[in-house]
Amino acid sequence: MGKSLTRKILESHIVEGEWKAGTEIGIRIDQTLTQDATGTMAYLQFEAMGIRALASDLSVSYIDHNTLQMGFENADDHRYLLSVARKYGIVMSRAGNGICHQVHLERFGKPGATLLGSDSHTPTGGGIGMAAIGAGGLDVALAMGGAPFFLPCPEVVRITLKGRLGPWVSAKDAVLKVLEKFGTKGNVGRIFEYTGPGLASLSVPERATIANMGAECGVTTSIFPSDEATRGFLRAQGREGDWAPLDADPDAAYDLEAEIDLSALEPLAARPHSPGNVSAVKDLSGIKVDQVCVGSCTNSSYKDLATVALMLRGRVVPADVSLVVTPGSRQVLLNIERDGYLADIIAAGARIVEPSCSFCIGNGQAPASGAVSLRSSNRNFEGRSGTADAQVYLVSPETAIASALLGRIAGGSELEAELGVKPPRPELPESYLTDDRMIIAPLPVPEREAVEIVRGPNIGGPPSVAAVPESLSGRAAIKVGDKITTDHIMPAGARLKYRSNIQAYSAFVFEGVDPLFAARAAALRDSGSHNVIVAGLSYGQGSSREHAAICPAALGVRAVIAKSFERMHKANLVNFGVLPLSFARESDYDLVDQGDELEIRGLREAVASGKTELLVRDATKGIDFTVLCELSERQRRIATAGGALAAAAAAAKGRK
Ligand code: MIC
Ligand code: SF4
Repeated sequence: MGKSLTRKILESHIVEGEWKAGTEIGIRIDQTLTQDATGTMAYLQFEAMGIRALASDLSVSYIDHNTLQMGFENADDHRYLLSVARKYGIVMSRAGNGICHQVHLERFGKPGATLLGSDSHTPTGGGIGMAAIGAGGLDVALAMGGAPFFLPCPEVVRITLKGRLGPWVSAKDAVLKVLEKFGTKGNVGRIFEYTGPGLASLSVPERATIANMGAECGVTTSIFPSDEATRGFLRAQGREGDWAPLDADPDAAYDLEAEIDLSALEPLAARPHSPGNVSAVKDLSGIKVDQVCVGSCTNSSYKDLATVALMLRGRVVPADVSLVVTPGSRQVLLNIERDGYLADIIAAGARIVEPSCSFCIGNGQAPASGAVSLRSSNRNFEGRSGTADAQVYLVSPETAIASALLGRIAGGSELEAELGVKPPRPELPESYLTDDRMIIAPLPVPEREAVEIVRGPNIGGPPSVAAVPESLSGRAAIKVGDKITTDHIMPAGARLKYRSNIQAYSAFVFEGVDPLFAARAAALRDSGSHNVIVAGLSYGQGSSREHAAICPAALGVRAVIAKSFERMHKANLVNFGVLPLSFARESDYDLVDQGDELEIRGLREAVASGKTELLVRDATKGIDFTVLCELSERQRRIATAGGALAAAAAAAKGRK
């Protein structure tokens, strides 16, 4: 029986364990990436590890999230990151150079390599045939130091693409179809592998859009083969030498199969407030639109913006629609300028934002209250746009612009019927204008020693982590429902600037869910209580931000009891000494109320000895219920050592 492409790439990188369902594998990481919002914490921890030299082939530090600089904090972070990059031989992509995933695809991505990034959309690199995985900053810092990255041996899902995209239908619609099929929960531990005759008509940026939003299904990553389209993209980037053909064996075995007929797709949209709420655009037709934003790491490539320009050519957006366009990278901006597209976009009245995450993470361009905002990005969680009651829909660039021009939700064919706009078919350049002057190469080794790391007042220390307590004794400090995202736990937007300052950021834990939580939890902590979060299904969806574990931990949270967890967040909780426990019987969730006194006797011993079933005493209700502690042996060591940093230090000591 042959092998899937996923298996071929991962197996060639295994350094611990073996390819066997239900076990954990440790893989060698070739490349790492960080972005500023997770990067400062990653590097504070990297520094704390005392590692002198990088073990990865390439590590890039991007500045793309916090670029608004309202106050000194962001700029201080940037200065810290630059000094760390100089000190340790890390490549630095400066603010304004673009979104990490887009720039990485353009300048560094390599078929067949492994990439670990401190951002959940790192799988964008799957579009170029990489095994590109998102993780918490600490895991990335460990990989930079040469530690393997551990993941459950994945279940590989083959998604066969047939046919080709019709007029007004785009790669975004294909991945929204995938979301409709697979949903946003229940895919933990899976990898989507794309194959089939439909691939040939999809360019690398289109594949990257599809790979990017696999993150919304919760899969570990998504992978495309490396073929002639991949070669063409790398050639246009002046990097054909990085190309290698890669594909699954024809008789490869898969755990699950699905098929998508690209020819049968129609324009789709994700309704508020989840990427999984998929509807046909025609069923939403007529809803008045206030804001339209094109950009983010999902749809900000040359092709996306050339498409936008061709649709806008000679037209102006109506007075009551605000159109925002954010190129994914400086390269995209330079090339759409070279080819005349930028002028069309400017003339149409679009507000051009520098290449960055921008509106996608609520860093500017918040919609008006109650406004309908159509966005080409990948997440529409409640409040993420910066406006609590905004109604955000996720759509393709084609649908975004058709709607912007008509002032109401509409697919391209409506625009064609009403204004005579033809489906755009932009040619992709044979060769992109490349200019890497905003990418700072590492300093020569002898010059690194003298570099001083610059720490402004916003740069705190690495988080301090407590080990699992002997026995847990505390309260359910909050009870939340299903699908709590990391945006609910640790808001971004205006709060992003505190990412390097745990103490300040902790004041905003669950801000949008329960504004009193932080003060209540801190008071309980100070009275000696071990705080517990009680949650429903799929707790910790969305981003890789480890602050969603670190900041609750700083407020005395020692365990989360949930119906189920998402992969990255579960790993982050363990890394920072917070135990992820799941209800053995989901219905027991209904028994516990916020404020209940909870106890787990002999917790530490149970975790250390590998016991999976633990008894929780709800002293308020006078009842007991069982929770499962499903951790690998490695994770148990981390939890009992007092977090991943302490475990790594203990392991290093053991080796000496
Ligand atoms: C996001 O899209 O939510 C982010 C901001 O890029 C995060 C990382 C972060 O929280 O900094 C992600 O997806 O991992
Ligand atoms: Fe940036 Fe948005 Fe992409 Fe996250 S999803 S990396 S915030 S563009």
